[in-house]
Amino acid sequence: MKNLLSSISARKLGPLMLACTLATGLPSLALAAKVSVQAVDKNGAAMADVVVYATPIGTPLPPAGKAETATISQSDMQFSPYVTVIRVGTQVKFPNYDKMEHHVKSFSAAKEFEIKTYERGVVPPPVMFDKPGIVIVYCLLHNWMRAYVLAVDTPYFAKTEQAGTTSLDQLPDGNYEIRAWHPNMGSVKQPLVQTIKVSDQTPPVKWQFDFVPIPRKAKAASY
Ligand SMILES: [Cu+2]
Repeated sequence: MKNLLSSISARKLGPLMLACTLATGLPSLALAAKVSVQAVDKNGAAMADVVVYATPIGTPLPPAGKAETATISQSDMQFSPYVTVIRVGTQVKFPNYDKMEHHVKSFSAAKEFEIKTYERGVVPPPVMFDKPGIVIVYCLLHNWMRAYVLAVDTPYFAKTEQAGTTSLDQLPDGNYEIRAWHPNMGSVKQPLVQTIKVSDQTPPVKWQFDFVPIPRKAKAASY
């Protein structure tokens, strides 16, 4: 069996897995590909904090499982992470790890909410993001503090690292609309979009934005 497995490519395992499933009753593995993503700015420089998400064309999304939870903490007088991507239906916690009090406020249509001033160690009840869209999160006590949440209608998403790269790891074969968004686009500019066909041979998906990102606001010098 081992020799047989190593002599054929992983992509040919579908029928075999099905046969094994029928024989053993074990669940089969869904075929899923890894798609690399690369984002650069107007000048070709790597772009971090780009959210990339893929929506299948012509096939339904997998149902949402157990409610997911994400965390945006307040530490060193900033929200961390700066950019968060979640599937609609995810709850977000906002723990405060600073010595100072903080506050959380969103005026965004996709999720308007407020968590009144709270102190270190406090984790207020999580906030449910129940609609797709872009949510800008502020602390009204510290005007440089800002975080972005992009709630998307798909479980297939990722965010680029400092090198401008990331990957979508579990995309079942098929056709997708894939979108890329950066916080500087806010909710004004539409995300960039491409159509891709996912298989084991999918080439990296490359994005070039038509702007140079504005650096994140630094905390005030007095802090
Ligand atoms: Cu604050």
